[in-house]
Amino acid sequence: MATAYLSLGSNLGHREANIASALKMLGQEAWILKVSSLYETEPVGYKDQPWFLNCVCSVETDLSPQALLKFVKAIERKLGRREDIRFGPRLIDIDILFYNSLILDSPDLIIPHPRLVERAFVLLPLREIAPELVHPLLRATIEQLWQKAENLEGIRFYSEFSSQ
Ligand code: PH2
Ligand code: MG
Ligand code: MG
Repeated sequence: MATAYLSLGSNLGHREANIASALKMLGQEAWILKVSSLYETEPVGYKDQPWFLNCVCSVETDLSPQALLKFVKAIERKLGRREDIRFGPRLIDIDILFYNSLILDSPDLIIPHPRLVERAFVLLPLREIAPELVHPLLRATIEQLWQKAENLEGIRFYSEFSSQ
């Protein structure tokens, strides 16, 4: 059994409902351990799009990293996501942040997620549920990475997560 951390984001349609549906579907193949609050966040990368709702969750799963990737991509498709522009608007995006302390660099999957340290929309919710989690490459905790991080504006608390 592995523990994985996932980031979820939505900036199209009913953002909260999209995230809630994604978590519900994740729960069919994985045990959801913790879900952070929802944060409303300024788009990073491609500015001309609506603000996102973001959260992170931890799960326990028997799926391999590749199988977990396939599974989250299938959830994205089922929720109506189509091929879209890189960093552009999306109904739902589910990214794998960590998988135990695995370090993996393959063409379709890089773990830990390579951009998580620069992203307040990942670091702040992650700090909420796992401040002591150690980044296996940087050998620092999420709390330490948060303290060192720069450019962390454009994020505000939205609500606690509720599956209703
Ligand atoms: N996802 C992106 C690109 N930019 N910005 C915010 N605020 N939240 C996201 O989830 C996000 C983004 C690519 O997946
Ligand atoms: Mg993403
Ligand atoms: Mg993605």
